[in-house]
Amino acid sequence: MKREARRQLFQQVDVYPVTCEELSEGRTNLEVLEAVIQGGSKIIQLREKEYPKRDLYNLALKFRRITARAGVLLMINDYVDIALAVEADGVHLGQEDLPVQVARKLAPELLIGASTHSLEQALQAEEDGADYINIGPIFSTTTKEGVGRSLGPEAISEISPQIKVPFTVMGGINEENIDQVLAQGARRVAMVSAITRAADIAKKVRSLQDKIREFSE
Ligand code: TZP
Ligand code: MG
Repeated sequence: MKREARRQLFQQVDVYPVTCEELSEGRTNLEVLEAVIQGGSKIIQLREKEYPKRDLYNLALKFRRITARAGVLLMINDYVDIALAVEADGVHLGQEDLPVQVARKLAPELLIGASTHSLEQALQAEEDGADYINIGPIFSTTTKEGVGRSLGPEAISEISPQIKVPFTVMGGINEENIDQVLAQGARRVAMVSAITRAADIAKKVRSLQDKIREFSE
């Protein structure tokens, strides 16, 4: 798929699930993937920080087969080479990963998402060619260590009007506090534990989508 087609599909994203097997209550990443697809998610990000790269590649191949069949966008956290190798739809890069312009040169047709923690970083990522940016962490979270100060939901309405590309928000967001990010204008919400820890993941994805859609009306 071409980048433009991928960008169009990204427009439809509301809930943005991100994997973490350790926080999946005994379920495998593949089981979590099946459940989020059942719940109607349009996207998933494969994120596993501790996996040997070969294992991550092999899992990414399986994710690609399943997401392609379901028409779900597949994003790979951190690794442009794995994203290209498995023909994922994109790569999500943090401030300590390859710079966005470098990834763009290597992967002209991939979606590139960039984690940003300030207005300055958001503007830079956009200028460097990111297709979307993430603003976070919004609330405090134990999912990621050394994540830094949480920005608070107000950061969303401060930063988002200044950027043209779509944005996601992340960090400590769950069904109880999602209204606070929606009230600040967020419509694409990335979550790890609120989804991976849910007793019924498909049902959780659906109810989170309902909340986002309620706000969009
Ligand atoms: N980047 C900023 S916060 C975060 C990442 C990867 C983790 C978010 O996880 P959760 O469980 O949704 O708080
Ligand atoms: Mg990273």
